[in-house]
Amino acid sequence: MEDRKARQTPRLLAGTSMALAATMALGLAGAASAQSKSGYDPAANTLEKLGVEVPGMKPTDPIMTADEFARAKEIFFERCAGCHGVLRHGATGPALTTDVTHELGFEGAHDFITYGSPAGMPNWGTSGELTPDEVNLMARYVMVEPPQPPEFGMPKIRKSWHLFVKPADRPTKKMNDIDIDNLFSVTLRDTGQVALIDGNTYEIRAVIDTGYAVHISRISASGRYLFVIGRDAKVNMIDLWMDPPQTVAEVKIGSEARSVETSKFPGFEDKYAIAGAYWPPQYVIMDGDTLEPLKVESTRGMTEDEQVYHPEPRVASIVASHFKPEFVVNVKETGKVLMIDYSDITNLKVTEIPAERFLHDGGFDRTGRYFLVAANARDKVAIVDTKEDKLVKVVETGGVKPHPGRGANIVHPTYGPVWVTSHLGDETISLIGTDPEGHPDQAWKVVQTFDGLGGGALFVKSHPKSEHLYVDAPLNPDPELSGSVAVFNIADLAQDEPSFTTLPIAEWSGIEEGQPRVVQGEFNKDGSEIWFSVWNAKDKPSAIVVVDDKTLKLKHVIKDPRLVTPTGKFNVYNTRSDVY
Ligand code: DHE
Repeated sequence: MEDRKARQTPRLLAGTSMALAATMALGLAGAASAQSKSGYDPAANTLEKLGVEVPGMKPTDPIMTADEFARAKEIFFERCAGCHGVLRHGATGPALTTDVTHELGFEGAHDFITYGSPAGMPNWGTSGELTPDEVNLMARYVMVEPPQPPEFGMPKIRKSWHLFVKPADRPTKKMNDIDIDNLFSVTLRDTGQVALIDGNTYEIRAVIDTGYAVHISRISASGRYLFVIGRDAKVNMIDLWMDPPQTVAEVKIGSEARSVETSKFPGFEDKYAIAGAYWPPQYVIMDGDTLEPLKVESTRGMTEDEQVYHPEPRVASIVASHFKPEFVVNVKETGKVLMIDYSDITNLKVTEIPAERFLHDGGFDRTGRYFLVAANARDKVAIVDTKEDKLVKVVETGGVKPHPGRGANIVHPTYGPVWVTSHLGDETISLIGTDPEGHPDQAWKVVQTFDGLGGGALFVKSHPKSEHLYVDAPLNPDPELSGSVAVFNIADLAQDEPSFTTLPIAEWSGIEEGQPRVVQGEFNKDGSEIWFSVWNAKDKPSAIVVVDDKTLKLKHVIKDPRLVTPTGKFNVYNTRSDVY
């Protein structure tokens, strides 16, 4: 795998020859050093050569300096690559290859970055998350060829592996008084930490340093170990029995990642962990006790539909099957679901299920047998039977860019058990029947769609004991909507256009500064409360708002100077048992 870069270099050089020639002609000495340090190929060019006009700049001006390029590359990695891809081939967001961006022009790009779009592009400029200078920089950056980051094979992965506390040196019983099942692991996005918050007392029991912007938390089958993965692909393994809980091992599985999971099948509890990378496109299987990296596999290959080669098929969601010793690995750009059999990782068997391109996030139905995953750029959801290892169906959701999180399982008054997704690109909420035995006419069909707060929704949530369905809209450009949550009475879904109650969560938090977004509801263990993050800019106060599920009234606001940019929250019991 390490050889690939060498093989690809000539092709890349050909693609960026104009840019590199300009870099050399302009004597950008800094560019060469930036390249050697980071392994990225910096690109610079004059506006004239690119055919791009930028107000206030002359045609002979370089589009950016080497320092600006380095800064823009960092911002792109942190803010943009997730949706548009490192190589900018597009996925959740459209392709930003230079043929597209030159057509759009500097002004067009500048407007999109400033104001966002109802289809889910955040309003980076007007929200204050990027300064006017940064918006200008990014609009210029997307005009030049994207640099290709280096590979990250086993030698680098092994080098990044640190076992801080060996299994033999760990406690043999729980040393703290935490009710672990009702603990919440909360991402503190911009500080590179997670906060462990007691679900009974709302007290922050520990703040643990992790990789940058932890994307998700997952729990080992035993409930003892918490695994988190940063955007920078660093996995931390945290022992929840220690007092206070702490990281016992860490490893980097690439340079950009979003997903981690642990083996759950009986006989393999806590035995393996797996993490999937966005860059390089690969997954890594690790020892479940130590995080020792055991196997790395590339996901590069052919797309499931046209069967053409894709250089960057990123690993999106991963779940552990309850029916077989398998990980369900969803590969975004090729649209394949890989069932990775971990019963013998030396002679690794992988069942490849062609599903739909741009697989992203998803969750199980209430039985844990069927996995429903959004192919968001195709407006579809693919359903996989994890017992038979087969594709059941791909359904159009009726909305634009489904984005369910793990989705919500509810029992519909008319259609029985359904799984719910919201949409990034519009206000549609779609319900898919999931009960082939009891409701065969409805199974694997969209049985109902209705409207939520607006576009920019990311997560839906319910709980087996709840009578409500919650839908957020954190990426909606209207601050009133991005600061609120829509709640539907499940009983009311018998009507065609059910109405909803709006909970003004951001207002309830009492935060008056900034434009906080309300994101990702998560239930406590007994299903009596739902927690929402009030996610503000790094230099502004954020909070977690706890709502009483029965009364829909404010129950508690968790505020603490350490609670900086909270986003995802993962209740140990619900996450471990796939309750959502
Ligand atoms: Fe996420 C889940 C990828 C932006 C918060 N996000 C996921 C998953 C993937 C993913 C693949 C499923 C993981 C799994 O289940 O194994 N997310 C991406 C992106 O590529 C994207 C669109 C752009 C990016 O640059 O990362 C993106 N995500 C965001 C955010 O901006 C959010 C709101 C804040 C943040 O921390 O960056 C965000 N994503 C989350 C959360 C989950 C998630 C909280 C888990 C939800 C759950 O309930 O399971």
